[in-house]
Amino acid sequence: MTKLLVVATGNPGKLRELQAYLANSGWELTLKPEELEIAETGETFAANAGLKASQVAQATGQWAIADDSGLQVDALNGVPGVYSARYGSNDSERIARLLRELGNAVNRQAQFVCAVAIARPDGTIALESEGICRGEILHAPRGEGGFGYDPIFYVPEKQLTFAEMSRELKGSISHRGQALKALIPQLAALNI
Ligand code: ITT
Repeated sequence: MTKLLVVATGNPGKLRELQAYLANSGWELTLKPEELEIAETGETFAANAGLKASQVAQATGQWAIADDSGLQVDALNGVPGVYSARYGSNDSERIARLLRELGNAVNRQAQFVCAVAIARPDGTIALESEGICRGEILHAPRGEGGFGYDPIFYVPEKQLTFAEMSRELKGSISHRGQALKALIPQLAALNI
């Protein structure tokens, strides 16, 4: 029997990455109905991932997976954090605002955080996981790949921004990669 998993995201960049991780998971992925909007009222990434997974599961009557993620900049006390998507109206405005607010700050340390939640069809949370990837904010964007804040997020160990990395390399070190690495074996072990 095919096991259906609804991906509770409206973000095409996230969707591409989630699809790549879950390709051989034994679950068939479908996308949440576009008109289904979930209010992200939580104060943490984990709370918002849980809200999205739970509400999409209940609305569709299927298992659902959600990702809530964002960028926390040390010198801005963790801003934009859970407001990363609401920090501007598109990726280039969000990047421009972040670079403006950070100005010439010497401390450019930052981290991406990703919380993933999987809900059962009744909306209860079956699995949760979180991943973190540390890096630095550049003064100007670099690279064409990825999505969101990727062009300004530099990983010193690789000497590349997320936007300069192949999907495989980003996936092997990213916040989303870490969260899913922990979650996928548990998903496989679910007895359904
Ligand atoms: P859904 O809630 O529909 O999944 P969203 O874009 O609103 O989509 P979030 O509320 O989780 O998702 O916001 C995440 C924000 O952080 C958004 O602005 C992303 O561009 C950014 N972000 C998350 N992961 C990222 C990554 O791997 N690279 C670059 N930016 C990322």
